[in-house]
Amino acid sequence: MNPRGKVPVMKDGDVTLYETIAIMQYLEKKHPEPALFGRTPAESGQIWRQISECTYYLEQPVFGVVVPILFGGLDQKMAEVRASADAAKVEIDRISKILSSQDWLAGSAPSAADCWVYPVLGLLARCGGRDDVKPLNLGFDEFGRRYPALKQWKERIEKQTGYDRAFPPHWKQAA
Ligand SMILES: N[C@@H](CCC(=O)N[C@@H](CS)C(=O)NCC(=O)O)C(=O)O
Repeated sequence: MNPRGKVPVMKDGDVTLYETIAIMQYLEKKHPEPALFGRTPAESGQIWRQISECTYYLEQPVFGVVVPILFGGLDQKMAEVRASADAAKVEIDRISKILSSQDWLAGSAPSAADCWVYPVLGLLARCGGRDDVKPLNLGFDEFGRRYPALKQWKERIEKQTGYDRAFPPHWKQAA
């Protein structure tokens, strides 16, 4: 279904689609409520800003931490991993600050921005909480204790309709 062999991929009747953003856009066109990409120009702008900031400033540092953890080479790459961890923390602090004063990343309603950022942070929390990673003191174990605003946001996301059906079972070990 996806020539790149990656998830997510969606099949709806004759339409087969991959790439998360494309799928979210398709779903919003098909089911306009609840709006995923905002209802006003200001809301859309905020949502796309959060998606872009995550893509350009958070994802690479997070991958710099989690790829060696998941696929090996951690010992040889420790200096790079620590630099990535520091860069990721700057962005996580930024996101945490936003979520300390509002319920959702782009304002008062859940949006595509929350869908986009949540799995990136979930992956980091899952890897950072692993028993073999904790002794490295990267600062991503006990994620919820370190970032209480993110913990509350996570709990709000978990209450959304359809969350349980979409949840990868192996993430259940996440902190
Ligand atoms: N740009 C793609 C990224 C897709 C992607 O990297 N998916 C990962 C899981 S989050 C995957 O399927 N990895 C398995 C692999 O690469 O073999 C999107 O947004 O959908």
